[in-house]
Amino acid sequence: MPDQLRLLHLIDGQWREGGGQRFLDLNPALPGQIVAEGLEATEGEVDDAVCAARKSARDWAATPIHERAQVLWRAAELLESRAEEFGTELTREEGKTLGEGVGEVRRAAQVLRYYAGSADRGAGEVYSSARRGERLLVVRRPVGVVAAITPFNFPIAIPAWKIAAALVYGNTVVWKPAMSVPLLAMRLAQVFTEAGLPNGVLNLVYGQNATGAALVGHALVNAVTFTGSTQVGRHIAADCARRGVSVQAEMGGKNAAIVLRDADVELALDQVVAGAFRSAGQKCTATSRLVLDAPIADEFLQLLQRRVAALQIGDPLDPSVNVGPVIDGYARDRIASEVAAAIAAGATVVAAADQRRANSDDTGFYISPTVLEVEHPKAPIWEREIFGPILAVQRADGFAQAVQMANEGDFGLSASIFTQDVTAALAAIDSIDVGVLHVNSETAGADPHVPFGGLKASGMGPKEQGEAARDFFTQSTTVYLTGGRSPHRLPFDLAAL
Ligand code: UN1
Repeated sequence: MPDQLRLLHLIDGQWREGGGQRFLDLNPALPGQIVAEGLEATEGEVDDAVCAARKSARDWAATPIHERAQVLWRAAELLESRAEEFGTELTREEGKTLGEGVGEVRRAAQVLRYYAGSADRGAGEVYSSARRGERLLVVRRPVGVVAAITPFNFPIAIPAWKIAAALVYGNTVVWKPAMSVPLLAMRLAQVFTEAGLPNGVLNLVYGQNATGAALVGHALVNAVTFTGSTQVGRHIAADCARRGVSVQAEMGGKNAAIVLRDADVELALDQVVAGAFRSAGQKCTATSRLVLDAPIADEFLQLLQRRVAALQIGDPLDPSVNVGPVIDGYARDRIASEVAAAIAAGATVVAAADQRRANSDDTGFYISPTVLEVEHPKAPIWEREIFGPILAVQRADGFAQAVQMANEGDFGLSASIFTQDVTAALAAIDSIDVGVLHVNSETAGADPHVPFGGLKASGMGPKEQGEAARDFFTQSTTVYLTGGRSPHRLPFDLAAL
C-alpha cells in the first residue's frame, strides 16, 4: 500500500518509485501546499509497464467476463465507501468544489457498476445464413494492450470510464494521467488492486508529454484512448493511423445554450449558470456560449447578472463556495489574457462575480466567472475553447439564426436548447451539429449507459460509454458456423423432428 503523500507507479502489480524527475501535486487554491509528490517514469519504466500489460493480456482475456466484472463490482464498493475521503483529495488537487469532488468519486463507482453489468449483456450477434445448417455469429474479442491518456478536469470519472470498459472487455491497460491530478489516479489504481485485479492488468505511470509519447508510440500498444485538446488528440490519431493502432479521441468543445423566447426563464438560468460555472468551467462539455432569442435577451441578461454576482468564489473545500480556482497559474493567465483580448476587441462585460470568500488565499488561481456579450460573429472568444468560467453571449433573431450561431466554429460536442415548443426541439435534433444535445438541461453531463462524444473537431473514432465503448474496446470476428457434416449425411432426419 503506497504512502499517502508518495506517488508511486503501478507496474506489473508492484508499487514502484519512478526513476525520473521529481514532480509536485499542488493545491490550486493554496499553491504553496503540496498534496503529494513523486518521481516521473523513465522511458524504461514505460516499457516495463507496457511489457507487463502485454504479458498479462492472454490470461486476462481468457478469464470469464463474469470474473472480470467481479473485480469491477468490488472496486465500485471500495470507491463508494471512500467517496468522502477521495472526494476531498480530488478537491485539494483539482480545485472543483467538495460536492463535485465527492460526486465525481460516486460517479466513478456508478461507471464501474455499469461496465460490471456488461457481463450480463449481449456478447455479439447471431444472423441467419443463406445456407442450410449454418449460423452466422459475430463474436467480440479484446483488442489487447490499451494506452489511456486522461485529462485533469475529471481526475477519476474519465479514467474510470476508459479503464473499466477496457478491463471488462478483456484488455490490459497502461495509464498515464494528467500530471496535475496524480493522487486520484493512484487511488483508482489502488482500489482496482485491492479489488483483486491480477498483476500487470492495469499499470499506472506518471510523466509529462514525453512519457505520453513513449506510451502511445510503444510498439506493443494496440489501441489508444485519449481525452484532451483537439491539437494533441489529432496528433496522436495521426501517429496511430500511420502505425495501424486504433484510436479514440475525445477533444474540445465550445458548447452553446440556446434560450428561445418561449423558454422557462428560471429553469434556463439555473441550467446555464450550472453549465457555465461548475468546475470553474473546466469541462469539455461546459456551456461556453449563450444564444439569446432577441425578445427575451435584455430580461435574461439582467437576471443572469444577479445570479453571477451572487456566486461565491474561493477555497473549494468551503461548503459555501460555488466556484473554485482553475487548475494552475498557466491556465489562470491564459484565461485572463483571452478575456482581456476579447474586451479590447469590443466585447462587453455583462456580468461578473466578485464575491471572494474571506478565507480564500490570494495566491490561489482564481478567475472570476464572467459573461461577455460579443457583437462580432467571428470573435475569437466565440469560437475558441477557453476552458474556464467564461461565457460568451450573442443575440439571435429567432430559431434559425440561433441554430446557425450554435453551429459556428470547429467544435461539435454538446449543446442545449431551452424551449417548450416540441416542434423547435425536434428541429434542433436535426439541425444542431453536436454529439450530445440537451433539451431544457445544461450542456454538461454524461450518463454511462449511452454514447458520449462529439462531432466535427470534438471527437475522432468510436464514441465512449454505453454500447459504443464495446465497439472500441473489442474487435469483432464473423464466424460462419456449420456442424461439419453435410446436411444429407446427418445421423437423423432433421425434417422429421
Ligand atoms: C461531463 O460533462 O460530466 O473532459 C463529462 C470533459 C469530458 C467529460 C464531460 N470528456 O469534460
